[in-house]
Amino acid sequence: MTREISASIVNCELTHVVRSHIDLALARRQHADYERCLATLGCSIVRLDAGEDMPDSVFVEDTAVVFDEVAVIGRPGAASRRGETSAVESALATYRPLVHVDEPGTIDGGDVLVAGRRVFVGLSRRTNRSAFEQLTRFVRPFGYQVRAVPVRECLHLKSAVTCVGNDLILVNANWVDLAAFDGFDAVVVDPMEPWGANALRVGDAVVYPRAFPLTRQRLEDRGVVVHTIDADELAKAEGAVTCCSLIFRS
Ligand code: CIR
Repeated sequence: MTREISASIVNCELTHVVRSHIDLALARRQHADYERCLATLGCSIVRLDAGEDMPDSVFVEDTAVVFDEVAVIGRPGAASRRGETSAVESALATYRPLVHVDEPGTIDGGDVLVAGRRVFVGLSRRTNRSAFEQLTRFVRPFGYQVRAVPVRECLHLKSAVTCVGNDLILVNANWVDLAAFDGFDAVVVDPMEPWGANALRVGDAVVYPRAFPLTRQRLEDRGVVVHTIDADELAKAEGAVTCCSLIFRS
């Protein structure tokens, strides 16, 4: 599931990135290439319309977390993003039973890393302990083990760590404590590429920005199959490759 880029993206939320000009046409071309890459990897694309006056709505990952058994509709940490959930919720209702994170919980899907039956929830500026507790209650009955992980100096947990294989993570160890991921092997990002820890796993491959060739080499050296795309324009909106989709079995 993806979502069109709103023309209002120029007014997006920014936390760790300095605002710079976003070329909307180029961003849309890069986004279309991203969707084509997902299709090449076997996905069927369900593309939602951009929400009116929802600058960040392309970052659909933040609105929900989709498990095989249930979809958890989030409550985004940025008040400006709360309206994004309703269209996603309607679309997901076709595929999964729904549950909701309620006040005082706030959660962005970018803070939730699912690796098999293990779920890591980043405690960040966007995601709080109440949401972590609610999510735990929702999914523990299905056999998921949920763990809270503090995140520092970056927006979301998945800015710092993503899953790139069975029991294999890609990590920037300055932004998250590696000790939380016991039992996983780790590829560490090249020190020149601190933003390089966000890779999108689809089946046995990962989708990865062309901007991080040194880390890409590290992934390939570990046998990870990498499909590169240009993702620079949405990076100016502090978005990375996981943010722009919800990937699930239909
Ligand atoms: C925001 O600050 O909410 C957006 N400009 C960027 C969200 C990126 N989402 C993600 O990493 N999951």
